[in-house]
Amino acid sequence: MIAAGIKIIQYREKEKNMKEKFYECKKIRRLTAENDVTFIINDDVDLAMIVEADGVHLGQKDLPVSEVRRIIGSDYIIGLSTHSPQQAVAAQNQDVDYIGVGPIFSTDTKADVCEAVGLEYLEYVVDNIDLPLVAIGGIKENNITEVYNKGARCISLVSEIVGADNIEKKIKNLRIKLQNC
Ligand code: TZP
Ligand code: MG
Repeated sequence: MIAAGIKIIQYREKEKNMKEKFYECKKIRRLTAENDVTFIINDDVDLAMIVEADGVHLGQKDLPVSEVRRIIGSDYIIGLSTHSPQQAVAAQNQDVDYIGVGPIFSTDTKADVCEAVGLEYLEYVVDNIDLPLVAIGGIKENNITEVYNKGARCISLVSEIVGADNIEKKIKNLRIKLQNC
């Protein structure tokens, strides 16, 4: 992913124990730092601080943003997943640096994910919410242009990239799609 020019990597790992996650994140921190790639860790505030990641990503059911900010400080990025206009509006009054917007399309990647929110919710956020956003959920090479055309400029793909036979080629193809938008 780094070789293909990906600019932000989020570490999401639900199966491994904390020690395994720590050693993986240490390596990813070194690789991302060497290549000027932003490194965000999902869920684990302690792990993000210990490996000196760039930030942490929180879900609606994770620790309150205000408490995480108090502990983690102002230098870290905090991202918050949102799935509805109400959550996006509420995020504006929290100390978050960006919001996740999704799942745009249905996805099997996340077990406890809510119903797809559709491009309409993305459009709502682009038009009404004054926070950087990351569009996520079911985004593939064959629908990424729809997401771009609704206004998303930061787009997250999990299975489409990590499940690709050739990750670099997949990312190259995604870029070509976006360049033609
Ligand atoms: N949050 C909302 S959808 C999702 C997360 C973490 C999973 C996205 O994975 P994929 O494979 O890109 O649909
Ligand atoms: Mg989470």
